[in-house]
Amino acid sequence: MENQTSDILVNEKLSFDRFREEVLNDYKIACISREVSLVARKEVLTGKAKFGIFGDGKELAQVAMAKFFQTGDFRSGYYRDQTFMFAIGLATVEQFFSQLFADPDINNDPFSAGRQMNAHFATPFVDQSGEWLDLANRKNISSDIAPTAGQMPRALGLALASKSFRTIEELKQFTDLSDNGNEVCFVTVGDASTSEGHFWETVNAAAVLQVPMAIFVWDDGYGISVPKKYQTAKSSISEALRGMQKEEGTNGIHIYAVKGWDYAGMCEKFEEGIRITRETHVPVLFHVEEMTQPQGHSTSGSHERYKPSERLDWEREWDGIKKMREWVLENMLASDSELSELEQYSKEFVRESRAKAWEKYLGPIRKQVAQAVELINNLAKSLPEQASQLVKLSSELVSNHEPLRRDVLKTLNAALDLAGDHDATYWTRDYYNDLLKENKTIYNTFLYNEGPKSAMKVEEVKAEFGDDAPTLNGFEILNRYFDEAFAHNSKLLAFGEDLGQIGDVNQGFSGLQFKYGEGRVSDTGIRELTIMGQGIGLAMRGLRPIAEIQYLDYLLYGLEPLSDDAATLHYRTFGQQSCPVIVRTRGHRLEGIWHSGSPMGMVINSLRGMYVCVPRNMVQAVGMYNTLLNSNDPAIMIECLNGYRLKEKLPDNLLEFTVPFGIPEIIRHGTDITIVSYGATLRIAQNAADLLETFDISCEIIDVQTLLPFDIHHKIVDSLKKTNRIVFIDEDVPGGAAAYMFNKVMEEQGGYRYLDVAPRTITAKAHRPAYGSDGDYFSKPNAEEIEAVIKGMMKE
Ligand SMILES: Cc1ncc(C[n+]2csc(CCOP(=O)(O)OP(=O)(O)O)c2C)c(N)n1
Ligand SMILES: [Mg+2]
Repeated sequence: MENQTSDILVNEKLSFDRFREEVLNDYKIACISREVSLVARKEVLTGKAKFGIFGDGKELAQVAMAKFFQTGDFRSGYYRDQTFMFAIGLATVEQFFSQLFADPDINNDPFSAGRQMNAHFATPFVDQSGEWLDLANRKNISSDIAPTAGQMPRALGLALASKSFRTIEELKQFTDLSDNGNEVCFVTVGDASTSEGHFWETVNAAAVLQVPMAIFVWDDGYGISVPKKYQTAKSSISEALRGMQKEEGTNGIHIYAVKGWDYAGMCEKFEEGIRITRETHVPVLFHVEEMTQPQGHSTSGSHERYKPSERLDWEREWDGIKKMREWVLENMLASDSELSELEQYSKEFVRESRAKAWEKYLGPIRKQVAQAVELINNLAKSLPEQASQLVKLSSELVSNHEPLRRDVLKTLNAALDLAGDHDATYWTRDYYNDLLKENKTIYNTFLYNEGPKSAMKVEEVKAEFGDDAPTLNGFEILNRYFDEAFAHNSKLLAFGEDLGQIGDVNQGFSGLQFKYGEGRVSDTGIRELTIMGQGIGLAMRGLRPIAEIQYLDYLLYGLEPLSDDAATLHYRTFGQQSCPVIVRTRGHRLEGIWHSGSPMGMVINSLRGMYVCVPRNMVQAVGMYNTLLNSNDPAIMIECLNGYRLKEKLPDNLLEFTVPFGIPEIIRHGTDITIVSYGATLRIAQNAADLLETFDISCEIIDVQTLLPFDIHHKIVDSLKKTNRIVFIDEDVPGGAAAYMFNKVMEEQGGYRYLDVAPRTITAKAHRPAYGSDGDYFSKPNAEEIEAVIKGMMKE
């Protein structure tokens, strides 16, 4: 009996010691993080970094949150989360400073290789050859982006992946990617950012879908200078969301309100909420109120300008770290001097880490400076006339205490300008070119996959047609294809408005939900923005989503996550994260202002980093789907609305044949003029070519097939060399994609050299197309207009 009692006492003592140790460790991390914010702000103000945004005032919530972030979990957050990153051990203070200095060495800033502003974190999801890592055995940070609430749509997909892995039988084999869907997606968002539609659409979709998502609203009462009363109904996001509260027998979300200075309270509630969402997949939201911003929003501006002095006083009084300190003392977990020691340690640790990061950042540039100075001084010896000016250049560079890479190049360039064509410039010019090349690798790589998972490296396999190949409607070709693809590739998922039960508005997925289940072929709410986010998050977790936008005109609703998130992901992570989402949509040639647009200029200009496929028919579309599914780049597929009921022959090798990207196809040979177009307009061009043939004018028609990439082998200029006349046609507005094609062929391919007459673009009118057949005829390019333009060109 006595033994037992002493065992219990020993155990209690042990667990008390462990508890105390954990609390003090959290306190230490909070102090370190605060010190980071203070020191980093000074770095910006003294000019060592350009901009800074920090997590001061948010420390306690984040050490608490980090306790429940398990291996396999994901975070989709924003720029306030440095403390969390320190606490889970995925960022060091040194790395934080490296990113602040925009150090382009991936070993120093492992989140973005200097490409992102500070506090934009990420961990690797794919290896160098583009293969998925064992995300189920890692802690995963999806790469942060700056647009407020931009992290929300992606979070839906990251969370939905867990549900998919748990509920779809075919996915259970991928144990590297998921532990039976036990992963929670932690989402952080600022109070003011909850005003964005992104927030509401995501929360509603998560509540409907019931996915494991834990949303933390960091409520510091302000979005830069604008207080809550202008942001949120009832000035409280948890109050405003009450109608979504999950009840017995309903879907919905669990809602908690906690105080940002209450360490113990947050630990308790976070533990409960996260356990529930992990087990049940009911989303949970923590409204973390009464947070502070000791240094204001960011280094651009000071909060004294807009916060009343009572608020500033309140923030000082209710500072989380101060409150935690009081709590530790009250509960006798440590003495005042022990805490002071931790505080002192934090200061020194941060100072040292900062210095190391600065040295690592500056070291390579200093070497470049030394090399450039030596070359320029040597040049000065060989060129006595320019010597004094050259020496002046090199000494200016030497005296620059915080030189940038561009300063080295500017100085070298100035020296070369001074020296002119002299032989002595050889080594300087050589070094200048080396540096240009190096900076290109540093700053201009990884927009797309460059390794084996590049869509550009997928081998071409031609479509094969047996003698008895059936002729089917375009939509039936797609339907057969999707059926085979879903049978073959268990990672494929498709979703969108009306895509599940009826198999999409044009029946490409007809019958496939019944065959492959609601998990894999599903209807969504009308929510283009989060359909895109759903696709992005699922793709990042190693699945292969086809995310549908019902009509191209509605891509606008979903464009932001594609442009800001999907298209930049590979670039902004230096190739460490990939998002092979396929956005499927249909466009061109329907009718009316919102059902026939062809905003291709908008698409290609906002989606650099995605591929843009514009197949002329559904067989070509199938080949492009195959190319995409053999690679990891995100893409948008724009099927021709009027192609679903056109007859096409069904290839025998449906799953194997591929259409290579950036390779145009000549679909009609001719000698007098080259017509360049894509998609639905090709048929109008064919009609015009028929008309022109009766006047002995022979047209060569080229289908570009993909707008991004565009004609990588310059096939179009080859045609132009033969015809010496060229016209670019599409249904976009003037100055849109036709102008882009024009620019590519004239400038990049040097097409201007082969012209006999001025090149033309024929496009839709600047207004949206009017409704009805006449509206269409007089709004978009038509065969007669093309005929007239080309006849005019032939007479010139
Ligand atoms: C779409 C978009 N609009 C505006 C901005 C500029 N901006 C950056 S942060 C911010 C305020 C965000 O406030 P809140 O969500 O409360 O987060 P906090 O910074 O207070 O943590 C604004 C307006 C932006 N980054 N993105
Ligand atoms: Mg705020």
